[in-house]
Amino acid sequence: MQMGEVRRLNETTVGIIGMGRTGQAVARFLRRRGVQCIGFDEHVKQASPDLIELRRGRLEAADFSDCDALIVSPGIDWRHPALERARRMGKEVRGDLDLFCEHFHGQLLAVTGTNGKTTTVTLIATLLEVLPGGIEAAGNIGRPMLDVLDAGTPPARVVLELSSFQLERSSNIHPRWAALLNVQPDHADMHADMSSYSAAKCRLFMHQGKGDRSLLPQQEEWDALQAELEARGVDVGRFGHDHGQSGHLCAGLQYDENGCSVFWTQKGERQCVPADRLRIRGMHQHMNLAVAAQAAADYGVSTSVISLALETFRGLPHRMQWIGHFGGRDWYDDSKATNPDAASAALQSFDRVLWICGGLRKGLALDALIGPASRHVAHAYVIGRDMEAYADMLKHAGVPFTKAGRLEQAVQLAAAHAEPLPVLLSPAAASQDQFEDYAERGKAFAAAARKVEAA
Ligand code: UMA
Repeated sequence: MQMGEVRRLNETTVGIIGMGRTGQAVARFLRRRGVQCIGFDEHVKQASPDLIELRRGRLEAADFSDCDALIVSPGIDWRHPALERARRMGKEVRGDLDLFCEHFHGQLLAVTGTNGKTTTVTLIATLLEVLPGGIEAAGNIGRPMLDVLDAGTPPARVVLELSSFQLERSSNIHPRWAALLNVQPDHADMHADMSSYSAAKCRLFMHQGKGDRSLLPQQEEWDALQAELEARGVDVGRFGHDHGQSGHLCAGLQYDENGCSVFWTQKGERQCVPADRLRIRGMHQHMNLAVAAQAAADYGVSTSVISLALETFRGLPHRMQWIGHFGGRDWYDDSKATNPDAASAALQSFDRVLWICGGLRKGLALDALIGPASRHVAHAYVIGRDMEAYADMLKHAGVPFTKAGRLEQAVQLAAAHAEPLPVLLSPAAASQDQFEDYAERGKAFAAAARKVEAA
């Protein structure tokens, strides 16, 4: 049975695997279309009113026999034995992205990548808001995509932030405009290896063709994908760093005698905003701005609107966010840096910094941090469950460090450092060993930093 039919068959029963934000949105969406839903979850306590039943307990033991199809939340391993069993039983197993794509008939823009997705998507949504019919942002950004379809008249455009988990379980994604920001090591605990992680991200482009537009990073590893997309008629642009020899790039950061500027291409001409006019910090963040600016230019937003939006954009919470000047030093919350590449980019935004790192390592190698740590970190304070791995990395980098254990302790120790250097929380680790999520970790950091001022 095709999932596209479920909206018309009220005798259909769909199993929803994972009753977090995605699962609840799927249940709401399907119930409105007369589909009965059974929820499956290992932890959740309260049943959603949109379910006919909640089955709690280990997924391995779950009974799917009365479900015609399954919709699986992104946080559940796509190779989970329970899902393999369902496939062997002949059940259709899909994600919410497939349902969304079947029911959304406007212009779809989509952004994937390991780091920078949320900033890019937020700015694209802000910039394209000025167009008739508007735009809404959804997906991994935090708003389940199906909710967009049931909130009144759907917007003319939707920009989706898509994780590798959402993409690997999609079969029909076809954005008219798509960007792959970067692929850096992350989620080693959920993907078999780096190449399957990268392959999941590239599913973004699988149905693109004539009239569609894509942006890819400048690195050579993406040349083959560009050639493949161009052979299908896709208009491909590349973005990256231009030190004077990369005139073919449509967007990125350019460096000349006046310093660094964010650039994009509008009607064949390069437009620039000097980096020192931007409110957000860090080259990696400026690159996200360049990609968003290119999206806006591709959709016909004027140069003056794009420039103004770039200059006034304050960035998002927990991404290199300046918290304040407390106890004689600046404090920066980059709690969203949950992998080594994100933290490494943050460290490179400082000359010398006091660095709070550590948490759940997610099976990732920390080698990428050694160089930036040795060049930019005056002292590190290590927290979290996988403290030993971060301590080993710092030993290799020759950086003095203290095992602080808990975040509050790390803040107090950093506040007592002799030099008035800035303090950066950029953990290169997930947070769930000590916090609900990265946002709670960031808030705890800000609260502890403010106490320094009060003390
Ligand atoms: N669950 C199980 N068994 C498991 C795993 C989970 O029963 O083995 C249950 C949990 O008890 C919980 C539910 O599944 O009730 C959670 O499902 P989920 O992890 O898919 O989380 P959602 O609340 O549905 O949120 C998901 C995305 N989460 C993940 O991909 C892990 C959210 O991205 C996204 O915002 C949301 O859908 C709306 O689209 C968050 C995220 O951390 C921000 N994403 C990762 C990242 O950015 O690195 C990919």
